[in-house]
Formats: sequence, C-alpha cells, structure tokens
Amino acid sequence: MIQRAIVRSPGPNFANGLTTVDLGPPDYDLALHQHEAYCSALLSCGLELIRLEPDERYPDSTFVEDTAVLTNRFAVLANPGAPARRGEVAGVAGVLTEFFSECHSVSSPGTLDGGDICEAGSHFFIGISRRTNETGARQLAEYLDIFGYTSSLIDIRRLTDILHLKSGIAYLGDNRLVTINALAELNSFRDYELVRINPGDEYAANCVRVNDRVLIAKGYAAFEERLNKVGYDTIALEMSEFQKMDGGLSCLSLRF
Ligand code: CIR
Repeated sequence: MIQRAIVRSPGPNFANGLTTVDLGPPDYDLALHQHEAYCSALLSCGLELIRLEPDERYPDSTFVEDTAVLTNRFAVLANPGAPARRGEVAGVAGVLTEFFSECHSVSSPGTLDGGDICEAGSHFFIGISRRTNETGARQLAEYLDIFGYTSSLIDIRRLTDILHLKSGIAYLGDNRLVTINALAELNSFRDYELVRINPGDEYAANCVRVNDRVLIAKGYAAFEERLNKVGYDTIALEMSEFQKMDGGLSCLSLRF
C-alpha cells in the first residue's frame, strides 16, 4: 500500500522552467487548479499528503519525482541531469530523511532524474536519457542490488520525443506494463503483458497506479476504456499546463 505522497505546487514563475515542447506558456492559475485536482485525487486514493511550499528559485520544482527514487527499503536522492534543477534535491532530502533510515545519493559525475526510474515490483527499469547518464544509472543499480532488488538499464537516447523513461512506460502492477510503441519491442519487456498506447496518444503512457486506482491524463478515452476493461478504476486528470512544461502525472509526486 502506498501511504504518502510528497507534492509541491507550482510557483508563480512556473513558466520559466525547462521545456522542449511547443505548446505555448502555461497558465499559472490553471496550473494551480490542476495541481489541486491532482492532490485531491491522491487523497481519494487514501494517501496522506506532505505539501512543500512553492520554491521560486526552481521553476521546475513542482516536478518533485525527479529529485529522488523511493523503494520500500531505502531512498536515493537523485542528481538531476539539468544543472538548473540540482538545487531542488536539498528541499526534498530533509523530508525523506524523516521517513527513510537508509537514504543514499547519486553523485557527480553521475546524473539521474527520478522520472527515468520505473519500479515494477522488485525490479527497476532505469532509463538512460538526456538527463540520466550511465554513471548515475549504475550507481542506482548498485544500491538496488545491495538492498535485494534487480534492475535493468534501458537506453532511450534515440527517442527524441520522450524526456524520461516514464514518459513512455508505466508499471500498473499485476505484471502489466503500459508502453508506447517505440519501446514495446524491447527484450526487457518481453515477460510483461503490454498495454500499448495508440499512436498519437503517447502522452497518456505516463499514468500512475496508486493503490486501487490508476491516475491517467484526461482526453484519452480509448486508453481509459481499455484500462477499465481489464479491471482498473481510473481517475482522469487535466494535465494541459504541466504537459506544456514537459511534465506528466508521475512527476508531480513522490509516492511511498
Ligand atoms: C524538466 O524539463 O525537467 C521539467 N520541465 C519537466 C520534468 C518532468 N519530469 C518527469 O517527467 N519526471
């Protein structure tokens, strides 16, 4: 059971964050509104929320997921690949040390963004991306090994359309993996039941299983129907303003 989530609502300078998509600047009030709806969804999944104050020093700091990797046995503080985001880690570290007696770190020259890490039960997929380098990925893999987890590295650098591994896959539990077509043929995923995303709906791949529910982005009816058909109870959330900043549902919280 997931019990808690760390969230941080966007600050007024949210639009100054990094983005590679060309969808125009986000509307701050709407982003706040969408973030509140996201928090309500987490509450309705039974989570307790740990709310951090907006931090204007770091316009991307609402994407808290990138600052750490959390497991049932230990936490690892990330070392974000974008230098402008490195300072975000300290703000989350203080909270994590309250809850995790084992708290380790990825250190330079290793870089790692939490959005590149997909937990699938006791196995972890670690994306090597424009943000997570091989050194950072191997540091995490070593910690996972020490604590009894397995991992595999997935190089996504050839895929220019996704920022992080979890922009393209999500683990639903029950040995089921949501994936975009560009990743579906990977050997690493051959033992999973795949829920493939229809071309054009790639943004929907970043969904999150939270206890009995699956949070998905609003506007992907075909995907939602498929999830409902295989028995998942979904909550669809408006994500337009976060999408403009390259962010998805999973990035807005650290769940444990
Ligand atoms: C960035 O480029 O770092 C942010 N604007 C978006 C980060 C999204 N995080 C995620 O997918 N885990």
